[in-house]
Amino acid sequence: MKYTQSIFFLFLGITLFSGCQKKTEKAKQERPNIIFIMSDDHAYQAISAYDNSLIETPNIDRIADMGILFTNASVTNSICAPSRATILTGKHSHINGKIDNIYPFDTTNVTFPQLLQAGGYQTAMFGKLHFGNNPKGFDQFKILPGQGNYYNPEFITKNEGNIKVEGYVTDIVTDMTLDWLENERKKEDPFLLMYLHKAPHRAWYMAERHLEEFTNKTFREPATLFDDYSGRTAAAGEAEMNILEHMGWSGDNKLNPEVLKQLGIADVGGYDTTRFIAQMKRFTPTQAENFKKYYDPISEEFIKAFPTMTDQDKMRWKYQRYMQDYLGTIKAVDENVGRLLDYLEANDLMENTIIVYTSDQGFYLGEHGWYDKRFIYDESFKTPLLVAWPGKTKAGTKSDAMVQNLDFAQTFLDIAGVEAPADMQGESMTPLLTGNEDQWTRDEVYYHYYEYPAEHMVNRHYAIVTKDYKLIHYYYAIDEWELIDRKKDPLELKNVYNDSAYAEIRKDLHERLEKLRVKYKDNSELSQQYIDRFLEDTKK
Ligand code: SGN
Ligand code: CA
Repeated sequence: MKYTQSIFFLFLGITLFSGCQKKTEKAKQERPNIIFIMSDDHAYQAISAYDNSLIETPNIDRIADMGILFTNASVTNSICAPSRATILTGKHSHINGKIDNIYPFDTTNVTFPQLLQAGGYQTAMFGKLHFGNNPKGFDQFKILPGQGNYYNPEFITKNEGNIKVEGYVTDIVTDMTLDWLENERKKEDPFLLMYLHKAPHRAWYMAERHLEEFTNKTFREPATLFDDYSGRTAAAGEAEMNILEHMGWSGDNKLNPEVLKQLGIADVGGYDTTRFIAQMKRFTPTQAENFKKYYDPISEEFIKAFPTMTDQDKMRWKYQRYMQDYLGTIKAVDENVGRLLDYLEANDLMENTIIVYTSDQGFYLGEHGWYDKRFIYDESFKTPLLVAWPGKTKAGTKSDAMVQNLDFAQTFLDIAGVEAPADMQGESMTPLLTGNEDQWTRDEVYYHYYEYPAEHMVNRHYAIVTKDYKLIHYYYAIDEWELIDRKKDPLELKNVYNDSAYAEIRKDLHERLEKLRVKYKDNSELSQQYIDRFLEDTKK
């Protein structure tokens, strides 16, 4: 072969080879990046894409503007760590073993991030996990220990040991996330990024920059703020999450403990003032000064108002204080989601990225007089879900499909072209994201809450939920059934289980519920084993 010829073939070879290289890189890149944003206890009532009567969240709303707002998304068990375990495993609590917040997550479970990592995704997690152990399947993580702290939080990190960072948690978790995108992200691989806020979890400490605005706001009251819990089973009345009775004057509503002493107000639950004092100790002197500047005048006004306050006045006062703080924390979440979206836009990352915004469950913002979650009544059972996948999702659309947190694992694996294990229990939401709604057939979901007896005393219950009804069984400490007509009774105030007009519906729902329990294997010894373990734990 002549010299020029061999040069030609060598050149051709190199060209073909680099062409192939480019192709594989492109194929790799074509698999979308996945950004999973989740806040802790973020009620859909506090996202303006759903309802703008409490707060404007223009940045979170941007996700719905680019994609889909799900109006019927729900969780399988409305409490933190169990919801997170369901998200990661694609399995109900009784199968993955994380039925409550107490026992650590069983890390022998296979999670979708592990599968994505094995399938070539770069993976990272920042923020709150709440598992009692570290996440598997992540190339990078910086997580809060347990519930984490709002101010000057500690982090457990993959590569730097335990660290403490001065500042406000929502800003810090975002800084870490942006830093990873900028400096650690491998441009040639698709990535999974889990960006998990602590806010707006109790005890609702907002960023200093929002104190002035939010401590001066007044909010509308929900229709059922003064619910007396009649008309339903004993469970609603037995719960300990009523704003007037169970919310802490100091630990939650930020009255100075001295004020409680002065007015002879009893410490709610025996740890109300302790929680407040512990939080104050976390502040730097400047942060403490700033808090005093805005909260001391509230205490002073309260001293003057208290002698003539009726129970109704107290409920109203506590509700307003609750909303000021809770919504104040959301303001920072929204701003920081905006920072992330801006970064994606500025770095050409919008094109091939699916962005999900959700919460680990919903939350009561005074509905039924409550805060917290756990119950199957809508505000905690349903959870916000906004999904943008530019180019795939139709901008500004809504879906009322009955999707659940159970479905994330299979959705992400499907999108990434990684096979989902056969024992996952959800369904890929891809048809809903790509305009093929007719391929989505689910019209009922299953729910099971376990953590009782425990904080807030919400009885154990399992249920079937359709778009029209909820059939709920409260068991263990009580044995009562509840049937809610969702269309006629959207505020969920009336149990019609024993109303003869519903006899047929009740029978049908009972049959469907039994089938669901068999389908999801919630009639097995496996689930009993976790319940027994929980009972053992609560005795300790
Ligand atoms: C803490 C809160 C509870 C809350 C649980 C679970 N109490 O214990 O109000 O229900 O977390 O929340 S506090 O006094 O410590 O604030 S979860 O989101 O982790 O499930
Ligand atoms: Ca939570």
